[in-house]
Amino acid sequence: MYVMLPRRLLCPCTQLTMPPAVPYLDQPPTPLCFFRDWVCPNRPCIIRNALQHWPALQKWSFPYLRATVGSTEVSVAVTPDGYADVVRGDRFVMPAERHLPLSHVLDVLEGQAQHPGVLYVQKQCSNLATELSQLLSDLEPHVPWASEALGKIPDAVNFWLGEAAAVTSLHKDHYENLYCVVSGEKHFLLHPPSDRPFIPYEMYTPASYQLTEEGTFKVVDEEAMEKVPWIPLDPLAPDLARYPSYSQAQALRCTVQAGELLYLPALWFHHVQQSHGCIAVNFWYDMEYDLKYSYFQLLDSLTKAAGLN
Ligand SMILES: O=C(O)CCC(=O)C(=O)O
Repeated sequence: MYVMLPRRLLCPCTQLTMPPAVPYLDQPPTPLCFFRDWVCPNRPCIIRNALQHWPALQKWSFPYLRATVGSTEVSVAVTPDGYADVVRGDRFVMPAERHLPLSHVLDVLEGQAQHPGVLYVQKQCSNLATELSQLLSDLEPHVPWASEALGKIPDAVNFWLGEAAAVTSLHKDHYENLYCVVSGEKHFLLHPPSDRPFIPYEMYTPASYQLTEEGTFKVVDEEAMEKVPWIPLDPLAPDLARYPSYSQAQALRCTVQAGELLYLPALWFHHVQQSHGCIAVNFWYDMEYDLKYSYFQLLDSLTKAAGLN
């Protein structure tokens, strides 16, 4: 069944939340302004001059990382094609996980060593504190004006370092995300939550890549896990014949440069690419399960009920 109603209904919502481009702030907002102008209306923005007091901004280079944490083993997501957590055929495929000394990852990034597949340090479990705690003194443990506005401290602080080929597929999170680029740049493709009716979800059998001794990849089912809903669509090359509704969605693209912080509001869909060797840290604050969440749940239910998925 194909229903035209949502676009008409959603147009005012989209116009409310969707700026023509992600706006820039030249300095961090006060907690009040951050809450009033960005968190409440669920609007993204890029904030400049919010990180310049972090020693990391001056210090974090490959030689520095080698000297301080080179011998530290970190969890690395390894995939054949750079895509972790992605739909391949009828499977939702998670990356292989390797534990490698960070210096080895840096060697691969610099072309001085080889490793099968594409490497991405991206374990989203506060890997900065759990795996790279020697780096903690190079930045603040949270973003003070955001913590004050949100009334909480982050649930997770994640460290990201990877190859240009490493891509994060389109998804959303229930976190208010303060995404800080320390070196290099990140390219975000965003959709507001109001685009949900135009973004397809299907149920997939979960699986993981396994790296064989010969350095090839095989896909192995995760028998114990239930099917997972995931987005099969690649926003960079959308299959509009299969997912025609996506043509009604409005992507917003932005690049976050070193020293800039993206406020990515909860429930915004995002697809992420990066420059080679980009280093970033992000702070995940659990969202408030308030009206915005209820609105999204309603939209999600209506989308499913209308057969749009
Ligand atoms: O940087 C990336 O590759 C992905 C970031 C992301 O998905 C997130 O912060 O939720």
